[in-house]
Amino acid sequence: MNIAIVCYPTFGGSGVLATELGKALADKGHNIHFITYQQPVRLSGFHANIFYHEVRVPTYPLFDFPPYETALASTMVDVITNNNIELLHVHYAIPHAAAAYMAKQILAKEGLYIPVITTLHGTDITLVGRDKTYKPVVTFSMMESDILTAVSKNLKEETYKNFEIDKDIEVIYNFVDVKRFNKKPVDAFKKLIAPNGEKIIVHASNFRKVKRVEDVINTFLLLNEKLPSKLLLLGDGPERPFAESICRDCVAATNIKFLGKQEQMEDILPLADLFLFTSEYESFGLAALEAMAAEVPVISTNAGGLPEINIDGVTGYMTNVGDVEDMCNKALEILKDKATHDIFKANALKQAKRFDIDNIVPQYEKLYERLLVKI
Ligand code: GMT
Repeated sequence: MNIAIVCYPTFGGSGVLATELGKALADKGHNIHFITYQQPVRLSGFHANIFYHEVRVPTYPLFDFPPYETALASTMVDVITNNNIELLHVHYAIPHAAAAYMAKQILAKEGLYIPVITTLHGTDITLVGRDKTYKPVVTFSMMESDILTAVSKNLKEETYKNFEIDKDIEVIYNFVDVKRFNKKPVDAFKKLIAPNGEKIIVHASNFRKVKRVEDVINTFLLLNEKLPSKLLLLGDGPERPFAESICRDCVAATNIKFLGKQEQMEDILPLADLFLFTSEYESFGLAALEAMAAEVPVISTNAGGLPEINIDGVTGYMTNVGDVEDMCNKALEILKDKATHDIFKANALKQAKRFDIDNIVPQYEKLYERLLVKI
């Protein structure tokens, strides 16, 4: 199949998932055309079936806000027309679903039918999309998509709760390439981070308010009083300066490191003994799934779709949002001895395998086939 994928190119989960999906489909022989404004971060290396089309947004003194959606829709039309694209799969509703609708209408006038799949990822529904500034357009473009998918049951429910739509939403869970993440940690790196065998606690996110990174730090500070440990914070975003400022003056400052954005998560996650995920909401929690694939137990909140991934008392523990004492106690429970830790680690990996790339990507392929048969 010739498929166009539209996504954000950044470190956010939706862009990561879309890129990994495109790469997996290309490996299966499909031709994948990425359309976005920058090379997606997880799109490195050469692949004969992968094409990248950059959306250019010309500026003009009149434009206080350069019209990205218009440029995107025009690029979609161009890519679809010139590459025999059979379907358009857009990730994250805003503004991709609306631009896809526009492209579809333009192409229809030229006698070309192009089906559109919109995959909802989370904040496009739960945070930004339901804001009344965007809601009418998001509602309309969801309704006009040929197929709507959500990355968890929770996100499907949230969509019905927040939008008046009577369209079926299919749940296709996010996935991880377990083989890639389930690597042996490099001992030399582990020694560098934790020279005296301290436990390594990891958090990864885009440091937005919804992630509650201060809860990660406060949980770690409690834990560090009781257990020799190190905290690695991966990623970057608006809350990072605040998070760094809390750490700078704290007693455990030398045990906390901000590593910033990292492309090779599969090299870092296997070093971890525990992954902390303190979000107020997660539609899915791809970062937690990648940790599990690296055999790392997860302490997460019980918000949104997280209970669909993290099994309380099995792959880690879940706590109420903000309950840092509980998070610390649960971390101590997992790390109390090697035997207990090993059970949680094995369970985390087993659970990640349920979401393995080989189980999930065929679900998208089936969906595409269904859509093309309909034409
Ligand atoms: O977490 C973010 O803020 C980024 C956001 C995105 O769209 O890039 O992530 C959302 O999509 C991910 C991939 O489907 C999910 O794993 C995240 O849980 C979801 N984030 C939220 O719902 C807050």
